[in-house]
Amino acid sequence: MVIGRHAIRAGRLLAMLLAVAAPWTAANAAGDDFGRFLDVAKGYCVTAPARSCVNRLWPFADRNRDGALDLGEVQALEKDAGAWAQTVDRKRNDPERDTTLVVLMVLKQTGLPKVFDSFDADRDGTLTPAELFADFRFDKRPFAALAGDPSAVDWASFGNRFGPIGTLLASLLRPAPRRSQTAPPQH
Ligand SMILES: [Ca+2]
Ligand SMILES: [Ca+2]
Repeated sequence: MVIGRHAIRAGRLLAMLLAVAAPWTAANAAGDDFGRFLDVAKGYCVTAPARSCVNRLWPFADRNRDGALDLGEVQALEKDAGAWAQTVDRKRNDPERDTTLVVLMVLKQTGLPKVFDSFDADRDGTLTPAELFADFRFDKRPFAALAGDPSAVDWASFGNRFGPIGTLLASLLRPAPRRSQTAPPQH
């Protein structure tokens, strides 16, 4: 079922975006907090317009409430995402955990500061929503629908921001084209 598949992809996409964007306060239990936030994000954002999803999540991610994410905030999240991934039952099939681990691996390989800089278009040392989602063209559709629309997401550009192995990450997140869109015309 296409919607079901898209919902799964949306979960993966959100896990990845959160791994890039969402910091946690030191007072919170990192793993538990990350897991709860993922659950909330998946519940709301699977059907909500992508922009609404970002608006809903951003204040939670923006620890000092200055409207942008600094490197320290993102580094805190990287740490907490790793703690969360360790708490998930490894025997259970969990695409969010798998995707989070891939993202963490990519960030470790490329270096988080380097990835951060690739998103920081104006070089002011912080990431705004517009910078973080520069490769996305928001409309009224949720992330799940945008992710499968080549005119809405520039996956090649997005992947490049994560360094040499970012292409692999993008291919993991990008929904496979539907057969009807790729099959040659029938004559
Ligand atoms: Ca901030
Ligand atoms: Ca910036």
